[in-house]
Amino acid sequence: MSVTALIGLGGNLGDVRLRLGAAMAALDAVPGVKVTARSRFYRTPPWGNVDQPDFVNAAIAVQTSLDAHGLLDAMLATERAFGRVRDGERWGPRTLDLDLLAYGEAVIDDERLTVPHPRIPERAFVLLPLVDIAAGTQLPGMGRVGDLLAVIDAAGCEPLP
Ligand code: A4P
Ligand code: MG
Repeated sequence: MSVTALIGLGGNLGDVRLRLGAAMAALDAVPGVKVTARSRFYRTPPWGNVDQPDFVNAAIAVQTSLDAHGLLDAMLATERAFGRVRDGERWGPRTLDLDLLAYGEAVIDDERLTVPHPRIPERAFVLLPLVDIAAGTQLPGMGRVGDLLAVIDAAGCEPLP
């Protein structure tokens, strides 16, 4: 069985764009995972704690034979592989966040995983890239991706050239 899953990527330290591209390639190389669509990269103002640098965000669609928790494990392994940068002699902070936004039409809520990702509707930095690759997708319990973006404020977010 093969399922289409949507994954959000973000970071705000170092050469984020390069790292996000490398993370996409690493996920594509995972057995049972194929990247089928990539969004543009967006520069986005920090959401939540605003006292930090701008983020770069993107999203991908993957076709996968892994179950949702198996896909999450692959994402967490990729975060570990790419999410830290050498900062002199010390390991710097985590610079790659991967969120499993949707897994087919599944609704999951357990101690490891909540899908669809509950904060999608309030986050322009998730919805803007998602519209590039999945504008017509219905997120269970939330609605159509394009409709969700239409009712929130995406000011300050812009695609990178
Ligand atoms: N987990 C549960 N459900 C999921 C899911 N659907 N996808 C669990 C991924 N992980 C999921 O994740 C911690 C644990 O959540 C995982 O081990 C997994 O078992 P996390 O990414 O460290 O933290 P979080 O609680 O998922 O937080 P969230 O909502 O991802 O966001 P953060 O970390 O609070 O905020 N501003 C801009 N412009 N762009 C950004 O990318 N990112 C953050 C990070 C803040 N502001 C931002 C951005
Ligand atoms: Mg996260």
